[in-house]
Amino acid sequence: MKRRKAGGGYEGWLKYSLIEDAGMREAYAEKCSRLAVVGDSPVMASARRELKLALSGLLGIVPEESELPDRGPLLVAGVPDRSQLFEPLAAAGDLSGLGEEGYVIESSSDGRVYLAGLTDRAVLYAVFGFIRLLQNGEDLEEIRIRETPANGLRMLNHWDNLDGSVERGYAGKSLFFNNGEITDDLERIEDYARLLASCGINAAAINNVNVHKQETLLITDAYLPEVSRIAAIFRSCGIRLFLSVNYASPMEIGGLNTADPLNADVAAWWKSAVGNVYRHIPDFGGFLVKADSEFRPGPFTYGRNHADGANLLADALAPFGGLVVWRCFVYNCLQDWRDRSTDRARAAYDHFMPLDGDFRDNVLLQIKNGPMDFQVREPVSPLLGGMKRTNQLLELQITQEYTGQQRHLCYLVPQWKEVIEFDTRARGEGSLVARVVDGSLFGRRLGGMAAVANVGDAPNWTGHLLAQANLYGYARLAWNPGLSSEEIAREWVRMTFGRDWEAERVILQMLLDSYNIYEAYTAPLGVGWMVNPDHHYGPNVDGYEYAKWGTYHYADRDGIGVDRTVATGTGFAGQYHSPNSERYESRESCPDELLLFFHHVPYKHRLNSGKTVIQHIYDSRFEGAERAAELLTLWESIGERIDEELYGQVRQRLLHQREHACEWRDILNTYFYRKSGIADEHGRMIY
Ligand code: GCV
Repeated sequence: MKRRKAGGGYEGWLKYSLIEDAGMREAYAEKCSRLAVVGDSPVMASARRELKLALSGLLGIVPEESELPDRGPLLVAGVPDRSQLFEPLAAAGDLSGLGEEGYVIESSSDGRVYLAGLTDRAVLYAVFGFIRLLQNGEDLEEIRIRETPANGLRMLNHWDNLDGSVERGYAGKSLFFNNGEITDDLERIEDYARLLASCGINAAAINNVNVHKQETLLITDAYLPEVSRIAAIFRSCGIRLFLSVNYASPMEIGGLNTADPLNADVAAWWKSAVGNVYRHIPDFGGFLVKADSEFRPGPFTYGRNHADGANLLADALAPFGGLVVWRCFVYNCLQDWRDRSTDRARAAYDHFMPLDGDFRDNVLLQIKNGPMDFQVREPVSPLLGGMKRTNQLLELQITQEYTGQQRHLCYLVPQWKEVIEFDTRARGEGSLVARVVDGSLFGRRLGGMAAVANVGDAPNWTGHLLAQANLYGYARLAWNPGLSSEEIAREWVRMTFGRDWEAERVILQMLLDSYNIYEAYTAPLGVGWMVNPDHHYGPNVDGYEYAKWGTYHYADRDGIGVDRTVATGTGFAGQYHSPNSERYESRESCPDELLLFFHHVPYKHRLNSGKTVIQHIYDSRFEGAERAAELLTLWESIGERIDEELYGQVRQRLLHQREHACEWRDILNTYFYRKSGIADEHGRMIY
């Protein structure tokens, strides 16, 4: 099979390099010397192709293909009731609980290994699960793995525009669009789909939620024939394609004079438009919608609410099994900084809580992890666990808009773990966000996670090679939120760099420390937003302080932070269930790292750590910049162990991060020193 020239990080974690340990390689090769892949659907063709690629790369073998039920080692992949080869497996246990995507990997006493599931998609996941075992050097003797994904929907949102640009993209141009057209580089999309399927992604919206004029046409014959080619590639990897839609489509492309969700002509227009989409893409996933948000049109224009808006689309999609993913990122973006009663953090809850239970069954509300906008540190959105009668999707941001734009190393899985392990207390102790979004807490049929992708046409997909770990990590977490940040990082390191213990130790340390390091030299104590306007890169303490976007920290000569208490502030803390609401309400019990999100305090306020706020700001900026420099030193320490080209790529980024962390340190320290007039206890250089 012809493949694009590899190298430079292009293969990602599907880098099937020969396993160096000859003993291990031979033991694996023995098990895999004969192969039977049962079925020839496009998904099974992907499974077969992938197994062969992996076995030839990792083990240097071309397995003999055999479907004969004789004895001896055999790797068998398929849906059990389609071949008698699986009889021993079926006899060994009940597979009915696997659902549509769960799989088993089991070895039998006669040396066979079964990769099985109840659908072709599940078999593909079993195949990738098996390859992961080989890449990670796992023992295949007496293996018995049974995996079902925790979340039904494991989605990516691409913020790609038809002109090829990517909103908040830091890895080159779009994979899907180029110069107003759908790309003809379908080979690259095939490789992307493989990467996604390998870690369990099953849905992807390919265009930006900000749907501009040209993109509005994506749901029409102008583009659907081409979009359907991408959908077919996705389908062969078990991924359903979604499109972001413009709420005003009936007016902009339908010739109507309204987009009012309760208007019969509008409903008829959407039905017909949806019918046409399904003629082109029979397994189309549905619509992703940003409405009444940051100047996008929506139901508010017609005096209607978001349930009216979402249900309109849901009714059109329902006959085809399509979904509406409706975003809750709705807030007043024309604020005045002097107005301290309007609080952007409150907005999503205020808009959507009253509508709980009003949405159709095929609507999922997509809720950003925090109440603001993907800052380095925010509390968890109180809407997660607030709503009980509505399907919910957690929205994360893999693309590093506020977390270093893929020039800084920032492994985000630890941040996401904190979110999904947050106990909302919606149904008493143990009401974790993970259980809200997987649907189990409130008995919802649909749920899951979505995340803004961090890929582009950069040779290594993500710009910063180590940012691939975030894409991989998100997907693995969406499949199994119980995995630890370290387990995910270890898998990714082994699959990407091979099994070199020293390199693994160092890269793991770099990844696992990086989020805390990034937080330490950027905006302190949960206050957020101290970035340059528009592009959001680099320090600017007042960059958003007087803007219309509701993004304030209120630093003055005496103190800093936003009073979001019920007693004296905006009341946001009261949107949480008890005891979280009380915990955030009080300065004493509020966790240090979120203090300035919930409270306005004097610079000399003492944190639970024992330090004053001002001293914390100085200390953590100095320490953060030092630790950023150590990331480079760590990487250099394994220079000889890493492929030269990959080593050089990452080193360049770490060099920049070291410099840029000093800029963050100095700009923040100087600002707060000048504002407060309080000197650093340790007398370090503050400009
Ligand atoms: C796609 C933030 C980003 C915008 C993004 C928006 C959203 O405001 O800066 O680029 O728009 O979030 O999530 O809709």
